Amino acid sequence: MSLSIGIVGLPNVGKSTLFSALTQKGGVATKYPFSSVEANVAMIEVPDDRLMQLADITHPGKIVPATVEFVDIAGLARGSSLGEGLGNQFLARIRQTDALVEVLRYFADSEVVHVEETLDPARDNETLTTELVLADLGTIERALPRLEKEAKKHKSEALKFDLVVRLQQWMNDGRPAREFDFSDEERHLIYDLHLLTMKPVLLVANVDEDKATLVPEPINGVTPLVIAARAESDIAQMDDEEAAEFFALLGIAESGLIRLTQAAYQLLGLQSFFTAGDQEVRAWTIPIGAKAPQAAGVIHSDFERGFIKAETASFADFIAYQGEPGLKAAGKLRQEGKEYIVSEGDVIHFKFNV
Ligand SMILES: Nc1nc2c(ncn2[C@@H]2O[C@H](COP(=O)(O)OP(=O)(O)OP(=O)(O)O)[C@@H](O)[C@H]2O)c(=O)[nH]1
Ligand SMILES: [Mg+2]
Repeated sequence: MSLSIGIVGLPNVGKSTLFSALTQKGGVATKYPFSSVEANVAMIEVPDDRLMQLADITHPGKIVPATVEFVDIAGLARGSSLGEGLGNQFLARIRQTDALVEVLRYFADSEVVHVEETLDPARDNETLTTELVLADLGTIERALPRLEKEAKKHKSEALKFDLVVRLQQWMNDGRPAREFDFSDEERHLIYDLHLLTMKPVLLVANVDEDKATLVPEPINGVTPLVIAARAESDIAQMDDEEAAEFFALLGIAESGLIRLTQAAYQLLGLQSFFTAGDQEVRAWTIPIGAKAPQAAGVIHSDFERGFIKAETASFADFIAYQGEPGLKAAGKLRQEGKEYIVSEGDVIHFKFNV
């Protein structure tokens, strides 16, 4: 599975700047609101030092990191849902994403127009939430006639219609769908509406480079992740050594890409495991709590169907015993079965039957 993240925010808050910092391409950042007229999509490799350490042991033909897809859309202004600006028409591009990154403007720059004139990230967050709720209410309104028709035909569909009506009433007060008290079954029923406010949201405070160590006030109980997007997009053009120097100068321990993907994994309850052979060293993404056959299924459905066992070592053991022969000799290669719950960083060799 590849994680997909949509970048949202008011116009001119630095979404495209963040996107280009993440994608290291040098992108479409301009001074003018509503400048992004094409949605930008990029597949990014998630940097993970552990891959190199594994590769030093197995000397594989190739190294394959996990990937995250980022989608950058145009800004949503107050009134977007009524057609103000270009943002609304791009919302469709982020309906299929797993999570949203909401960029909030913390930098003051008189050269860069602020659509709401003053710096106030909490207000901007509220404005954006309102716009996303209104967009979802539009989706619901368009879906209701169809749902009502189906509810009359099939009794089973009546549950769904009733749920959507209740959700609509609840969201009419400006509340995001994710805060509605769904049962698991209801959550399932609502899924195919792809509501934007059902997606988990990661707040990013886009600060000027001299504020990279800022600790922002929480917004609705959540402390935004601080990224100096413009500085990071400049740093993305540098070689590793120079980049490290600049990060040190700004007081940043790790790049925005690493911190953002870690935060997204945490938000979505995801973790990594590895396969490490002489052909390939590779990172895979699975939900926390996944059992061994489910992890095998991420590699190939045959692996899941024909699952026999998972020869497993922790990452630390794999490194300490220098790979499979050393692990075996020390009795550190575990033979795990169907009920094994995979741990973060496990190095696994699946045995299966086809
Ligand atoms: N001073 C300062 N300027 C920034 C920072 N981040 C972005 N900018 C500038 O703000 C302007 C807008 O940035 P974009 O990344 O295009 O903003 P956006 O959110 O994508 O805007 P739209 O796509 O039009 O909604 C550009 O001139 C950026 O260089 C920052 O941290 N500090
Ligand atoms: Mg943009």
